[in-house]
Amino acid sequence: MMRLRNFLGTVLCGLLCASCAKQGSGGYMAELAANQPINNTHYTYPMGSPVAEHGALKVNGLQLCDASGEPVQLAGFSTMGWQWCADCYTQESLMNLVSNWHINILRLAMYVEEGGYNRTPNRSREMMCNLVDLCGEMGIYCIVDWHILTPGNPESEVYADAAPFLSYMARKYAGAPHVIFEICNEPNGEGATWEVISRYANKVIPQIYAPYDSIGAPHPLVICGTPQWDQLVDACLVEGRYQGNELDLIDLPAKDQRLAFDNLMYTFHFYSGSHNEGGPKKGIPDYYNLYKYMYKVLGKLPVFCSEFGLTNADGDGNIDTDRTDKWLLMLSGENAGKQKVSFCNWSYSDKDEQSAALLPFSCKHGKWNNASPSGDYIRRVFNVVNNGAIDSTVLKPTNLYRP
Ligand code: IDC
Repeated sequence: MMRLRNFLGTVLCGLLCASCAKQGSGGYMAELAANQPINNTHYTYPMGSPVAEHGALKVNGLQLCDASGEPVQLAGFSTMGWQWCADCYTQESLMNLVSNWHINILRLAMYVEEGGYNRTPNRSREMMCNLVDLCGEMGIYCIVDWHILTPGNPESEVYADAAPFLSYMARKYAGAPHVIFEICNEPNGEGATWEVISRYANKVIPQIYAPYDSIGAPHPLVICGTPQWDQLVDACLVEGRYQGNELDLIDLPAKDQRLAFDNLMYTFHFYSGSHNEGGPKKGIPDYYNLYKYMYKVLGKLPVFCSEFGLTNADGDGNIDTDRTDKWLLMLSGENAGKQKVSFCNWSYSDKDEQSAALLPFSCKHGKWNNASPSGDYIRRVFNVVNNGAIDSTVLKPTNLYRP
């Protein structure tokens, strides 16, 4: 606690925009497309901060490890779309999250459609850079999330800026170990098969890696979306697993279409109210039992859970802490691969929906600890997972999933 406070004390204020050059709209595409290094961002991570302690992340087999090869499990929040809740992401707010809620990672969800990047490319990119810089100054990890949602195909024309944008971020931040890339949030719909997603990944990931190669820095961690809103996580290992085939959780013939990158994880998302033990259907007693499915998948592929909620999949409805316990215990090593899976909770915002961690209007009034029931639960989880606290009200062993 004291150490965290001390390192935050060393964080300098007012630097937020120092390294994010503001562009006129005319120069935007030119700069985005320019194939030259723009790596002008250097950090001294505060002593004792998560990034100072762990450094560059590296996938080793099924497990995410730190620079010294030790397994690491990160736990933090995802932001909401900035177009709706910009006032939640101030320096003061985020410093409070780090020092009082004990997060060590923040996912920066930049919607592309839904009134996000495509409507305000300049402003969105500036906000992304500001937040990446702020996370660097605080010494926590962050995920640059190219948040596609509707349409669900990452190759759709409306996402044409994916490669230039991700390449821009890579050129700017190459060598900064706190930056993680999520190349597409939640592919969905019948067109977003693994064939399409992997073709997209094979196009953009080399462009992310290139600036790192040119300065001899280790490749950044990249996480890749999977079909059906990041739920058919093993689609690269199974023939015919795609959205709409109604065979999601049935054994299918094996194949191997894993991506051939050296620092890559597959994304899994869940919402406890919707994704759980399933129920009887089509003669199968536990049809769509996602616990059963993921328990096995975690023995086969390295997975990152960059988004989950305590509510239904629409981000609203009652919270379910017991089912969330079950998921988080599984992610904390109780799975076929014994992997410790990093996770980000949806969402750090005060939007008027049950998955938001703060109550409505908290941000406007700077009430950064005005937790909703979901926020209250997840704050206790962070305190246990990241801060070593003992709290028997969360992650209850009685909720453990047993295959
Ligand atoms: C939801 C937000 C909601 C917003 C909507 C826009 O919670 O306020 O109106 O997006 O379409 C996801 C998505 C994430 C969703 C979230 C909840 O990644 O963008 O946010 N969710 O529905 N996948 C599963 C759930």
